[in-house]
Amino acid sequence: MRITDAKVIVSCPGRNFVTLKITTEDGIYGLGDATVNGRELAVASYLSDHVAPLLVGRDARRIEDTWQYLYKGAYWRRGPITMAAIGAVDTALWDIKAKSLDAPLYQLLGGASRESVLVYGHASGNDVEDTVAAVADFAKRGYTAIRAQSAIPGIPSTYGVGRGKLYYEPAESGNPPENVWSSELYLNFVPRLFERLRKEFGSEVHLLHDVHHRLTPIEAGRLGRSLEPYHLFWLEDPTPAELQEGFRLIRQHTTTPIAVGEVFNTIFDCQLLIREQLIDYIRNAVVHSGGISHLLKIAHLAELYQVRTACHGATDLSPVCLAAALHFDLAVHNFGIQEYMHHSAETERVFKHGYTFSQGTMYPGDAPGLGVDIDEALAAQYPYQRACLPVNRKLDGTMHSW
Ligand code: GCO
Ligand code: MG
Repeated sequence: MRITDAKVIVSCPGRNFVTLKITTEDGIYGLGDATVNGRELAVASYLSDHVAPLLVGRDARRIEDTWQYLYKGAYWRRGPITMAAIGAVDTALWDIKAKSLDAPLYQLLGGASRESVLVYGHASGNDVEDTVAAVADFAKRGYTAIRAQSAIPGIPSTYGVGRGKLYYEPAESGNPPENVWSSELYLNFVPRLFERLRKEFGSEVHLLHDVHHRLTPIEAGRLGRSLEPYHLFWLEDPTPAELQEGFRLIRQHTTTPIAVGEVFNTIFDCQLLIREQLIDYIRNAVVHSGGISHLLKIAHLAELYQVRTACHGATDLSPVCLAAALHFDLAVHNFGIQEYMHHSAETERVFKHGYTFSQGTMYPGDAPGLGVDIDEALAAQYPYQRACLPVNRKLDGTMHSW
C-alpha cells in the first residue's frame, strides 16, 4: 500500500490548524494533526518541505519503521516542531491502517478497556462567585470532573479565564498580548477559591486546577499543601518542568496529585518524573509527542509506576488530535482522564467527527479509522491568520512564564 501524496492543509476556522492528509495508491487516506499553537507555519514547512518528499512511495502499513525513519533520520532529535510533524505522519498512518482493516482505531490498540472516556471541562470566572456559577453550569451539563480557574483580584488578566461560557481561546491575532502576574496574590487566592467550591459542591465532584508553569517548586509545595483539605483531582503544571528535580521538592511537601506533560515531546521528557513517581498523571498531547506510536510507549512506561494518562485536549489541538486521543484513552489500561474543550462551530463544520459527548464522558465512535474527516473546500475558505499566545510579566515588569 504505497503512499502517493502527503498534503499539508493550513486553515483558520475560528483558530489555526495544520492538518496532514496522506493518500495511498488504493485511495485510502488518513489525517494527522500537526498544530503547534503560535508556531503553525514552522510545522507546515517542516512537513511539506522536508517530510512529504520522503513519504511518497513508502509502504503506508509500516508505521513503526516510518516513525523511526523520520526520528532517527532527522539527526536533530526531539523538539516540538519535529515531534509534531512525526506525530502527524504517525496519526495519519494509524488512520489509514485502521480504515484498511475496516475497524475503529481503538480496536488496533488492544480494544476497549472501558465503556467510555472520563473527560474534564474548563470552568472559569472573573471572581470566586462567578467561578462557582461556571462550575455549576458544567455540573448541570453532566460533567463530573471540572477544572476551575478564576481571575485573581489585583491582577488585570490571568491564564485560563474564558471569554464565554464554553470557549477559552488564548491565541490572539497580531503580536502577543502582555499579562501581569503575582505569585503572592495567586497563592493567597487559590485556596479560598477551592474552599468555596467544596462548600458549594460537596466532596464528590472532581476538581482540577492548572497553575500553568508559574510557581517555583517550593511555592508549588506550599500551594499543594494548602489545597489538601479540598482534595483536588490534580494540580497541573505547578512549576516549569525543565527543572525535573524540582518535582522532588513538591512531592516532599504535599500529597495533592500532580499532572504534567502538555509541553513534553518525547518519553525522555517523562521518564524521570515517572520512574521516581514524582507525578500522578502524564499529560502529553498526541500531536506534540510523536503520535499514537510514541504515546503508547509513554503509557506503558507510566503503567509500571501507576502513573495514569491524561491527554492534553485544549482547543488548539484539532478534532483530528482529539479523536486520536479518544481512541488511545479507550484502549490503554492506565488511562486517567481526558481534557475536553468544545471546538468552535466553524471548526466543527470543517472537521466532521464521529466522537460524542454524554454525561461527562466521551466515546470515539465506531467508524473505521479515527472517525474524522476534513472538508477541504470549506477549510480553504478560512485562510491562516497569524496569532500568538500571550506573554507574562511580574508586577515589576520582569518576564515570567505564561
Ligand atoms: C491546558 C493548557 C492550554 C494551553 C494551550 C497553549 O491545560 O489545556 O494549559 O490551555 O495553554 O494549549 O496552546
Ligand atoms: Mg495546562
